Amino acid sequence: MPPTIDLRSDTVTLPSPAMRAAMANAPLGDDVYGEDPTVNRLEQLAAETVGKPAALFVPSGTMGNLLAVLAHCGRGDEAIVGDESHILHYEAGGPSVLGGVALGTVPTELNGELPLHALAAALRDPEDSHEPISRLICLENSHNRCGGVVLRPAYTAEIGAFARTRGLATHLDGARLFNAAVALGLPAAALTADLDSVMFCLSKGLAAPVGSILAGEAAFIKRARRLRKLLGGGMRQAGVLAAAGIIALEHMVARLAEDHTNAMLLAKGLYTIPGIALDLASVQTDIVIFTLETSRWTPAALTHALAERGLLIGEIGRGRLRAVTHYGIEAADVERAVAIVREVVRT
Ligand code: TLP
Repeated sequence: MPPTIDLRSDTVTLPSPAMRAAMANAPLGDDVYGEDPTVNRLEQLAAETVGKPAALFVPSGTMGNLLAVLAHCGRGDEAIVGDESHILHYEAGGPSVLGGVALGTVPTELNGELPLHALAAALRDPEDSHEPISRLICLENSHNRCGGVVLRPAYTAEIGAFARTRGLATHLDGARLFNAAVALGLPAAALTADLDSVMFCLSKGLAAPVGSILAGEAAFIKRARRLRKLLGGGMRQAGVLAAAGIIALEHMVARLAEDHTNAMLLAKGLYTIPGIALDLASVQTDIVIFTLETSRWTPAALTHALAERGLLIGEIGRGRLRAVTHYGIEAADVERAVAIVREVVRT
């Protein structure tokens, strides 16, 4: 049987040979003392890349988002997030559990935007002692549960201006920021300029084995660094991981375009299969979300049957299935994936 095609996520990517070599040879030190030269180099490169004064290397995107919320907000404050956001659905309620920060939600449009009027309506009255204090707005770009759609730069600018006039902070969950940047043909910094902080992942399509970056103002990153220690995320000779992160930023960004081409190839193939419904307009980066229009298959049964044929995809709730292209997946794998789905769905 040919090797399994794993489209569950771009988190399954393995480090490139250049990453493994860089990891083996990285100069190291104790990062908790600020003495790991490779971590310091990565943090500087990352800050420059997203146009922020400072950056922090963290073990995961989840920790990066958590540190951002905790560094922007205090106990009793509210962070406003989209009702389809990763922070709300997949981060174990961390801001509330660990920081006493309430998460307030607004509806997410199909294009990943939180409508301005909904944000305005969600703001609390700071004089009313019944209410939490509105402190932070979080956006997501690209937007995972909306199928990897990319936020319009003009929209991000609008939210930045809205927040500034109301004294609110802004944070971007940019786990796949570089997918968005490549799709738009813009530098990543253009997507973060209007927002106070950004988290992006090195360990998804950029293929580093571990790690994410949180970037923002120096005082914000200083608070986040203390919080990272508090959470047990001070990683000592972390340069062995940061070395792969440097390769990710320097050499793996441009190739994301291949993942986007492959995602569109996959989407167009799935689109032709009777019983499968998907919106081709939502396929803008590396994620393809689809639903089933047949009573013969439940998402769980289909996922299981595909796995038996060597194709792994994910279920994301409400009848939706997700496939993600990434480093290590070639056009031929996508063609085989479509053929497997076609064969299984018609049985
Ligand atoms: N997303 C993972 C799962 O958690 C769902 C995936 O397979 O897509 N923000 C966004 C938008 C993400 O998609 C993810 C990971 C994270 C944050 C968290 O990153 P990690 O997994 O490094 O904690």
